[in-house]
Amino acid sequence: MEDNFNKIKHTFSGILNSQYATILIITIFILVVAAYLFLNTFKKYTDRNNFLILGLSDSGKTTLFFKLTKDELVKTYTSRSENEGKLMMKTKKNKKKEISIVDVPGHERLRFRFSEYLPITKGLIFVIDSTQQSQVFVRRIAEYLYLILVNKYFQKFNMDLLILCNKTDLLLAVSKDKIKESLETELDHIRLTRTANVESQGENGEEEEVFLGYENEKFKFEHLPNSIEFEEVSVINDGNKCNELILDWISS
Ligand SMILES: Nc1nc2c(ncn2[C@@H]2O[C@H](COP(=O)(O)OP(=O)(O)OP(=O)(O)O)[C@@H](O)[C@H]2O)c(=O)[nH]1
Ligand SMILES: [Mg+2]
Repeated sequence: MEDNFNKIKHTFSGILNSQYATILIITIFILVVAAYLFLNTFKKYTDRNNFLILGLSDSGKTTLFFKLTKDELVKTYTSRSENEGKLMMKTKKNKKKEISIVDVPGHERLRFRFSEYLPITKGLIFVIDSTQQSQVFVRRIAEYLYLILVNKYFQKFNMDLLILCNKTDLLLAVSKDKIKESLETELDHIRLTRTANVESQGENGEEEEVFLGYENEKFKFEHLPNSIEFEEVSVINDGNKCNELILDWISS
């Protein structure tokens, strides 16, 4: 009789134990899945693997985008929407890494969409047509650049900026040093005007722009904490070299 009772007790506690074990396994499983989902979402926002191609219309962004992502020289037309693509590359540690590239149209009404990508962006490639260097053009380029340089994500994430002076195959192309110098002069003017505007608005609670560079000194790209490089390229004449240069810059 006692034997039977012990058998029943043993079986019953076995069932209870296995029930506990099942509950424990399910709980652990749910916790692991939740942690995985959380880490994946978190990673999405912290692992910034996106690079933007920006610049005025007709500078050669879409030509560069297809050379970089498909290794093709294509005939392009004024872009009306972004081109998005992927690029597989090797890191310094010889690991494969997929990055995404977005070519943002240069049209005045569309270019502002670049800021939507900034929270997930690692670096910016700004393309300039080296042959379009009249005062009007330099002003337009500098105004676009100014928007980028004062952007809070550009500053907060200390984004790298690669400025590509494109179309060097053409006779009228101006050197990168000259382009850099005239952009610094123009950015200096814009900086003063914008600061004066902010001051004249008074204390009406509007968010103030951070002063770019050093006060009482002419604006220089070197005064900014971000790494900003100027390079001369011709996507059409020497696209391979241009690709190499960009891949080196991305992996550095
Ligand atoms: N000579 C020369 N022409 C180039 C070079 N790169 C691009 N182009 C030409 O420049 C023109 C404009 O190129 P796109 O790539 O369409 O310019 P984009 O910057 O995408 O212009 P939007 O889409 O309007 O913002 C095209 O006719 C290209 O063939 C280059 O290295 N040399
Ligand atoms: Mg385009």
